[in-house]
Amino acid sequence: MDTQRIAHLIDLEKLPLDRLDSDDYAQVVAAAQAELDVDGCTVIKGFLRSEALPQLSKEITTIRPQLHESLIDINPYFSEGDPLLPHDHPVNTFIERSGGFIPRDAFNPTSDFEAVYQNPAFLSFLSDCLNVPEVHCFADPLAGLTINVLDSGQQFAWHFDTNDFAVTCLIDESKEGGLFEYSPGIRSDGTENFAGIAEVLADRPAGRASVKTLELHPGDLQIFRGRNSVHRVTRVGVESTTRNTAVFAYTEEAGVIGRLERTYQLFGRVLPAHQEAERQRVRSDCLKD
Ligand SMILES: O=C(O)CCC(=O)C(=O)O
Ligand SMILES: [Fe+2]
Repeated sequence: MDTQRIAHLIDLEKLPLDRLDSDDYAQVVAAAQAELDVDGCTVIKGFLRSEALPQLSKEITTIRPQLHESLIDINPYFSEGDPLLPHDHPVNTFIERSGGFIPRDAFNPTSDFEAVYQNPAFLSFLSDCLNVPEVHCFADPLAGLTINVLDSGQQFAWHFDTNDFAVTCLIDESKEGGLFEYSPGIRSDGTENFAGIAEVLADRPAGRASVKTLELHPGDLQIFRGRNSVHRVTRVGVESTTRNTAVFAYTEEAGVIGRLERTYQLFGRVLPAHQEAERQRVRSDCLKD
């Protein structure tokens, strides 16, 4: 598989993507699988070479004009509140989510970010770690590859992800705040554990006791199963530098495109591909256009 293109970006000593049959590779995968099994999260420290980081950081500065920012209050489920539930129930607990995304169509097709995101050996590595037959690049023309930007004073409130897994790589760290916190397996299929989640949202001791904080540095790769682990990025300090994370989005099926409403929410616009995908969905639902 073609690892030439990414050899100057990824530390192949640490993650031997050029030797998928080697014992070294098998060991990295086994360690990642074990951590994912225990608490749904694993970090490959120094995944990107430190020499490559200034150039990647510069690329983000170049495409930053395409940033779409938003400021909304969200509950952990990205849903509406429920007036029939108590006001301090997690469904009725809305917290600020500020920040923005640089969409995929802002990247040059020859971008180093694109090269890592689409690299076949990297995709094999992810499917090996996640124990799934295959992973495919998210076919969404805006959401497949993004930079999540948190400027000074911004934060990403507690939430559960809608995707089964997330693959992210910190490029620029904030000098203060901007920490990734998560409560591993606080809910499970069939058990919502609203009481436990309320403790976390309120920052009470019982909640804090279940929370882990990741020690992340630029170049570290994080693989995270966020369906059952409520998580957040803490507020970036008001005097701090911007926190930039590359978000590599994948799906288990090929050809998946995001929903219209969610796309508007995240990027403030949609492309013809989103409208066409929505029409196809309506048709396959056997409903009239
Ligand atoms: O920026 C990050 O580290 C992750 C943010 C997050 O939780 C998400 O995009 O769902
Ligand atoms: Fe998330």
